Amino acid sequence: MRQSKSPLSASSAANNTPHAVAASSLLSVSQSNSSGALANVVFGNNKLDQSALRTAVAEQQAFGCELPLLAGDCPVENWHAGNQPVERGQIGAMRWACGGGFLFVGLTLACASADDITALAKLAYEQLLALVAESASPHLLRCWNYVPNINGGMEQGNADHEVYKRFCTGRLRAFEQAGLQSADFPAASAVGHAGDSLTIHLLASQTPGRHLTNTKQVDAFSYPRQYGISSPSFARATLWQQGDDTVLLVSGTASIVGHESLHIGDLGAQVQVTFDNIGHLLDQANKQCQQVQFVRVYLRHEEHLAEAKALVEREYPQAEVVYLLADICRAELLVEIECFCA
Ligand code: 3EB
Repeated sequence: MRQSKSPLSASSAANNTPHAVAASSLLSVSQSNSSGALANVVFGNNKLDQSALRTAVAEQQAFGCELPLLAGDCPVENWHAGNQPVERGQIGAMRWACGGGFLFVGLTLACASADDITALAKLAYEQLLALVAESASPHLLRCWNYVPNINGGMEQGNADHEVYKRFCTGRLRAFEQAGLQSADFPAASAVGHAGDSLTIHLLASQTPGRHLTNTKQVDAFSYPRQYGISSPSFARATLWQQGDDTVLLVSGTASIVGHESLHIGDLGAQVQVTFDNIGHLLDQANKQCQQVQFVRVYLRHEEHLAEAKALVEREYPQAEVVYLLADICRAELLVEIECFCA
């Protein structure tokens, strides 16, 4: 993979959107489908009648994500890396796009049964981490994990057999094998979807980001034993800076304080704790980078959409928001929220 060495232009896809404010010119995300995108993440069941999706597919920018879109202007999330040329390719099951100093990779592997998920997660991450390490953008910034049957797979009530926990074991083995320490783990999210395959998307950069902790939450990689044999390998957020450009990628965040899930069964209260966690993280992060620009809200139940939408629109009035139907990795959680700040 070749890298773009030149400094990048000021033009940004976010200029096309009514909501966007002070976008990073080097990396931005919006619901538009402008040409020249690094990657378009396409939600739902790939309804090809959508013109935005047709364009993305035709230009080979599309990276599928099977989560149904519950609300949002457009089923496409557009990742834009300045105005630099984008090179694309495929290696085995991985598709990659590289431009503006960033690399986006997507991988989907069929998962025959819950038993396979540890080995599959390890295999997937082995391939992904090898590709990233050999590329001109070797620094992981963000991973998105879409896990089939994420809360299933328990045999005789053995909580350690839950698919998510086994996924965590496979992922951790691959990270350890690649020599990554917990301080190297990037921002991430891990949610369940209704399909049969494991899909992973990741974003990497030519220059390193800084992985952050949230002092209101135990680091996920230090969760106590009760949450599984292997702890989850991710940071609460990753901060990326170059010149005057600052981007904060906030991980999927939920109603967890310390390591405990709070407000079982109460959507409104879970959303509020999630906002508090994100707010605390933004306070700890670079003060120049507090504008929440793009938000993904994962909801376990479609009937929570109206309530979640009202709360999120009040908390982040300036942001573009997509609402997706997804299972959350802990069975008691109803909502998870991630965001892109610049
Ligand atoms: C949590 O804080 C909620 O396993 O990659 C959030 C973000 C969550 C990422 C992951 C899991 C992951 O533990 C779940």
